[in-house]
Amino acid sequence: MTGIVPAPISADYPDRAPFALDTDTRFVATGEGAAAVARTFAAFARVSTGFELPVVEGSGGADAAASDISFVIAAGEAPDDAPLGEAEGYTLESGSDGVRLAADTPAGLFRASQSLRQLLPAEIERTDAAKPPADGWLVPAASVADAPRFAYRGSMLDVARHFFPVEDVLDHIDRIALLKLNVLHLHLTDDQGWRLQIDSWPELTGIGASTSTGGDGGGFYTKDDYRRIVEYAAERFVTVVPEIDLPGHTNAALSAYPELNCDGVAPRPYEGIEVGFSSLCATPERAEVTDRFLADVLGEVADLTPGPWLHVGGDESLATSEADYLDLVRRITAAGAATGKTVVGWHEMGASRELPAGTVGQYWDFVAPREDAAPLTTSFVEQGGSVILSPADVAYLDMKYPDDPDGPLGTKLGQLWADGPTTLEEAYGWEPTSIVPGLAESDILGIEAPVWTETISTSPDLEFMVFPRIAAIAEIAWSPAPSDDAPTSDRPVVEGGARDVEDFHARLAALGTHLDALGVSYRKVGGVPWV
Ligand code: TNX
Repeated sequence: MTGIVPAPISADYPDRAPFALDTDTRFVATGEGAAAVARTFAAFARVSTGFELPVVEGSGGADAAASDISFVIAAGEAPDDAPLGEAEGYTLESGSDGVRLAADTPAGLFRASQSLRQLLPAEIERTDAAKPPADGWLVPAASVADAPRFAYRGSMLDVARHFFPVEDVLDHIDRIALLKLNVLHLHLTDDQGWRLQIDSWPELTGIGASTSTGGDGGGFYTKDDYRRIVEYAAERFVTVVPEIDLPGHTNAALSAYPELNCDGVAPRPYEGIEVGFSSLCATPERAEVTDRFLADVLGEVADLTPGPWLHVGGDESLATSEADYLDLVRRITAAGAATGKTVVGWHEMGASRELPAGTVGQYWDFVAPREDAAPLTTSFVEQGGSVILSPADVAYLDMKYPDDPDGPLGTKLGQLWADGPTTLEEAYGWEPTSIVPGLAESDILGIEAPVWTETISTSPDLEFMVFPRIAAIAEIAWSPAPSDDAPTSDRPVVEGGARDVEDFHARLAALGTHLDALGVSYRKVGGVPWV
């Protein structure tokens, strides 16, 4: 079974002899940065194959043997007709004379390696020294040309409602990288817990990290933990976007520091699932301490974060008056921008007309915007920024599956508020440019699938909610826009072009074999020919 998720711009599988990865295979790296990408892939492939897979310096692939895999970085290698080809585009050629992965950049070369990963037998994912696949480590003859549609392709993990240990986060990063996602947004703080060590305000974790939703215990990342996550992500060309949710969703911080509260009284820690009851204080008496808190916290988070973005929340501040909200958002976003990062906020922040240059809005209303969600979102573009789309009724992976009661993991997982359950096909069946009127393709920085964890407390539960629906979101973020004249299922050897559910299901079944080998406890939703 052959197929790549997300669908490439073009993929041809000619009826020719396959490539065989074997004990002779070398990874031949050419161009600056190629060897590092080759080493990451070699380290992965050695575990399951047991082969030596040396990484050697090459000169463009001409010197490679038929058993070799060439990793080439050179100008002009990516498809030149794709807008983002230079940043992350690549080509992949495989056959009995070898494999050649080529891109303009290390990021593009890494994306190529994840297509190769999917074209290899699923056993390549195994970490338990499995027997090799019966026919050997074959890669079908293939010719792939590919580049992403959107620059920002994210997965958001809410580690505040329930804490997830570093190892779980690393596993998650590896799996989203397989889908060519390139952003991990960590929702690090909320009413129920504060999950990142801040040296200048130690009780944020001293007190604020001790709880979670449902009394399931706390946890937090030390700075070294966070650095490990950032580093592991960077090896996979995934950027970490930290979120400190302000001015609402702050009960954990307010409970740790009485002086952040208008009345000077720390509230009790919170372990429920309500939203919209906590707020930083906007009064002049608290201005000094609140601004110091903002500068210290956002400064330390920015210092730890090599990526360009800093998410400051801004959602559901229902306990903050409109005037206080505007005042606090001005101060929060100014403190964020003072760190040198580009500020990101949920779409409510578009109420402010004083956003720092380039501020990115994250839209979380439905595919058909309600109330003032659309103008709040276009406000970011009017102020020189761009938008990330996370429509809750299709892209929130904590929404229940429709037939959840029969799920092997019970009936307690997931929520229903975003217009009921979300099917795989709903997660797949939307077009980014048709959500918010007035948003052009170029206004859309990208797409993100959040998973909120009020009801999700373990890694298997998380996997069950996230997979396979995140593959649908990844395809919307990466693959070409559907075009009316693109052929569909009668063109079986060429992927991409139209959004063809049947073709998606078939490729998903192939991906499923990899997820099985990885031990991911994904939901085997109906309609997909899982093997
Ligand atoms: C809304 S949408 C939230 C989160 C909840 C989530 C549950 C948004 C930006 N905030 O606080 O966890 O719904 O689905």
